[in-house]
Amino acid sequence: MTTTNEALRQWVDETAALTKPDRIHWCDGSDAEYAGLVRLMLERGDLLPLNAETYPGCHLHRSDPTDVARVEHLTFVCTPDREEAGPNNNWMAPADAHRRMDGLFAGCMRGRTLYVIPYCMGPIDSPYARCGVEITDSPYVVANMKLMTRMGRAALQRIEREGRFVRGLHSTGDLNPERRFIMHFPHELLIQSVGSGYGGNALLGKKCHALRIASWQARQEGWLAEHMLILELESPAGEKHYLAAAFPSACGKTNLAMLIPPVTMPGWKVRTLGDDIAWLHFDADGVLRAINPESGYFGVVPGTNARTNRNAFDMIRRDTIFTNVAVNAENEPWWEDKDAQQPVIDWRGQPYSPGKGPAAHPNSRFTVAARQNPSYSPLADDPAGVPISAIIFGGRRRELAPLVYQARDWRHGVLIGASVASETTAAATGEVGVTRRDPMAMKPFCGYHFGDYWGHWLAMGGRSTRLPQIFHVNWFRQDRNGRFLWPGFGDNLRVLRWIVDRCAGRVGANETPIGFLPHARDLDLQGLTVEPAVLDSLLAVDAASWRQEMQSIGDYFAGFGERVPAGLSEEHRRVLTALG
Ligand code: GTP
Ligand code: SPV
Ligand code: MN
Repeated sequence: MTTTNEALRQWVDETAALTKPDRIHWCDGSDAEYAGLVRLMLERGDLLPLNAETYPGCHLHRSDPTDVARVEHLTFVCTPDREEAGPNNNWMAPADAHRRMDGLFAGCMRGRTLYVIPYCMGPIDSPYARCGVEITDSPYVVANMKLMTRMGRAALQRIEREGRFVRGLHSTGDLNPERRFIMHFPHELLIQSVGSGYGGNALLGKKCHALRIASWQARQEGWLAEHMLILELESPAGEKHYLAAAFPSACGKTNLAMLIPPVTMPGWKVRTLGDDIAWLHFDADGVLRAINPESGYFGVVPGTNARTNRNAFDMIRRDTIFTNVAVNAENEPWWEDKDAQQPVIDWRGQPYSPGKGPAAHPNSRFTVAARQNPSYSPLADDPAGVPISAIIFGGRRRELAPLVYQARDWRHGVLIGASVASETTAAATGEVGVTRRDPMAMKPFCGYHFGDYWGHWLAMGGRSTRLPQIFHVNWFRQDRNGRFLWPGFGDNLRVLRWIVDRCAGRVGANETPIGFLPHARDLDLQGLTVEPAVLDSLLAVDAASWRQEMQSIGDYFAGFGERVPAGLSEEHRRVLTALG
């Protein structure tokens, strides 16, 4: 196989001349190709078999122990002008970055196969979808891309029709963290990644293309590329709403997108359109429509069980790649909070011993095709996307942020999004549990200056009179003993119900300086045992603490200098004044 697209052919030739692979394989995306890759990886030990009776079609991949998460300190945006990348990104001059990467890529595929993966982010016939081509020497990357994107022949045909695509070059290199870089060249629509085989560093269609490069394109072209799940919520009366929610990594997007209603809310249905990324465009009527550019999930495994997320638990019982989980005596995948069984081998492949930390890596992941999700919505394949009623921001905050509150209007919503803070998680290397600002859950993913990004969000609000309502949620408030105050998971539907009631104008609210909060009586709490005092603290706004918070947000914005849009500063002043 080759291609009629001259630019693509030439790029593959040049890359092969630089990296010197033994073979070149053009991926057609077929099931037979996937089966062949799995066989090859089983032979090489890149994949390990799991219990074929209880977990048919499932395999285990153990990555290098130093290569288990995104590496934000090794991720760069390489624009000619440093200002363009902003203080929110690491920056390197394009010429320097190219020199360094060319050196690392030279001869790196000797003895290996170069795979060419044409892929399409979004339904193949959607005007909102965008194509890319990833070149990689990792069969694990190819297999993951097969499960997570629309890749192969149909994508290549679209590329040949359109002539446009984002280029991504990836090599696992020698996996030495000293020689690991994830570089983005937005002006060249180019990504280069070396030295990591892990998810967000190596599956270039995902964070590198669909967020960092796409956010840069979206600003120029007037749309949004966001770190958001998309779900459909249907009431017992058949009223449907589509919600998009941005929470930082490992803060509950996959779980919310697959929510199973509590038994006391019969007739409510949640269906999943996406669990990680949303591309949002206004249609001709000014309605904000969302597509999910992906077609599979790369989800956090630990914590998944029949009680927290039955859908995910069932979904990963077949045809799933597990990365960095433990195994039990039956050679089944095992992770913390899965069940009462005991792990036998830990994620590194060592005999499990409780003194050595968790059996599964806290950022162990499943890769699975979206269609296996019991709550999958076929609308995920609709080229037109779905109309968004509400945008929800959220973070993991043990204190301060209430269970839910609603912005007064779009501009206030942009302030709330830009102010998101969350405790760091194992999804990226570095300390876990430190509260940091993560505007719109895009701190690691916005491909340009945050000041310009907030300005773009504000400008989007000026383009329509039919804007979604904006909300903020926090499932993660804790008591003094570290116990969660809110049950979370399926019970989050109680909050979603209030959100759609607000969107439909059916329910009042308690107006506070930070936004509209629910009256406790308006939350559907049937069947739930939350102490009234706990509910009060979940719905409280402490003016003194919030004044402090707003000061800290102001300090944070100040770090972005003159590019912070006036509208955002004004809105910040308005809330600060309202707090007295
Ligand atoms: P990325 O894939 O990294 O972008 O993460 P995500 O936002 O999809 O996070 P995910 O849904 O995988 O959740 C991460 C962790 O948070 C898991 O261990 C979940 O069990 C836990 N979690 C999710 N929702 C809730 C909730 O409502 N309450 C509590 N207490 N934990 C939750
Ligand atoms: C995240 O870290 O937000 C993820 C996993 O969704 S990764 O693909 O590694 O980015
Ligand atoms: Mn994510």
